[in-house]
Amino acid sequence: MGIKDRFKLKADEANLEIKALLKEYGNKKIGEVTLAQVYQGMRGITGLVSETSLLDPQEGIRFRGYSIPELQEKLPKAPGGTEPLPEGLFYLMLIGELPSTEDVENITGIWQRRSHVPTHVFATIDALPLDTHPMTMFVIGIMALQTESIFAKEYAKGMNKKDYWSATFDDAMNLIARLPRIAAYIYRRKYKQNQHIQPDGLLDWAGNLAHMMGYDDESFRELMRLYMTIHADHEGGNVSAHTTHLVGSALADAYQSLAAGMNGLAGPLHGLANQEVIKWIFEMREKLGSDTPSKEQIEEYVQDTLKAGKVVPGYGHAVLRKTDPRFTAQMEFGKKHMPDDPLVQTVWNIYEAVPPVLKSLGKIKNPWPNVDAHSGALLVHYGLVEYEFYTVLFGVSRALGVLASLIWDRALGFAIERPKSVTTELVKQWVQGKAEVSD
Ligand code: HAX
Repeated sequence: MGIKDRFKLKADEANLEIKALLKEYGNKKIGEVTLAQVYQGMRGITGLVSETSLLDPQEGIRFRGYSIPELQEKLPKAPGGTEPLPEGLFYLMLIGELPSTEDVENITGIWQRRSHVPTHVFATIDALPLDTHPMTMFVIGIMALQTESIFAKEYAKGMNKKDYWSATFDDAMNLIARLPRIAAYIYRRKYKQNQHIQPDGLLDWAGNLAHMMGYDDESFRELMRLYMTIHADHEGGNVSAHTTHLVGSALADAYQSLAAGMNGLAGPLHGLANQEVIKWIFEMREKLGSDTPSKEQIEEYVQDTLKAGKVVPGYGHAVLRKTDPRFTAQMEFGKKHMPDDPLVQTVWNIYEAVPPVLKSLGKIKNPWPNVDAHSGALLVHYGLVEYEFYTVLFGVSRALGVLASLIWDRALGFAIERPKSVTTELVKQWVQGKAEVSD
């Protein structure tokens, strides 16, 4: 049975289960909301369903119950490789079960066959000035590709709502298949004098991305497989996932929804932090005139950053309260492939120096590193020094999770999202008992 039919069976089962849950427990309260939460980023309010992964503040992310080390062990690998193939993670997020090697090969085949990008997408990217940020090019590339949306075409013809999931499934598969080509095109256009590289029909999805960017070292391909797996999803409330879901809830198609999510990922408090980390380290090295700053020098530089009213990029998290296991997975990769690299060692020294300084401020809920604290140094090791491009790599990976979730949203028939907002004027009346804030 193909992955689409398998998904349909799972979705039918889930629909029945959810119907029964809502019938019996629909009025059961799931939490309370404080005024502080309303003003401060809705932190901790449970208000979304996202089937693909769940974030535990202490343990980190679990994809359908599996932690990152478990996935590194259990997901199929490329021949001779040791890192998981992101195709396998996509299968797991979508179907809820670990894939076989054959399942993963089938997805690689589907994405290979659907990877053709129409020429107008490249022409649209080419129309942008060369100094345009790669994330802007990426979002515009995705929007140019929206001409291919099956969902948009079928909706215009008058599609039955029972078929929304099917058209979204096809859009998601086509879009994921094409993203590596768009990303590599942006990279080669902006940084490699427009010298483009054709895909290799024998490579897996992440391996092909590495190849088309011009990196054919096998250990870089392994890094891309790991990178594309660990960045794919972080439950539903983070900005890129939530935005994709929110925009999709209005029945915007997969292209429009993903482009919206990618604009959120381009914020420096979210995905863009991966470029900010390397920029910050490069600036520190330049200021100190040393490629191997001591822990004391790092501590001083952290203090300078804080005094200047800036955040220390790569540290802190809205939900996590421990070192991010995605950081640890990358640290393990570094120890295996490049233990003597001075930049990678600096990242490890920063890991020792920063948390005590952040803890001493007393206000930061999580002084530990997140996923973005490590990724850049590994990329620089292979010569990928163009840090403004890093968030595009994050985006290609994040598409796996948010689009798998969008397919589930459609299959479960989720409603248009529309929470209630209030004004401070109403809040002032409410605290005096003169008005109600609920609808
Ligand atoms: N450096 C300096 N100050 C920090 C900080 C950091 N790394 N992390 C948090 N703070 C500050 C906050 O700005 C806030 O200050 P104010 O009260 O003065 O406004 C205070 O500490 C409390 O914040 P918090 O509750 O601990 O953290 P939030 O949930 O509000 O924010 C962030 C979470 C990730 C946005 C935050 O930790 C941050 O800005 N980190 C640096 C940027 C970063 O690495 N972002 C990537 C996060 C992971 C991700 O999404 N990757 O894509």
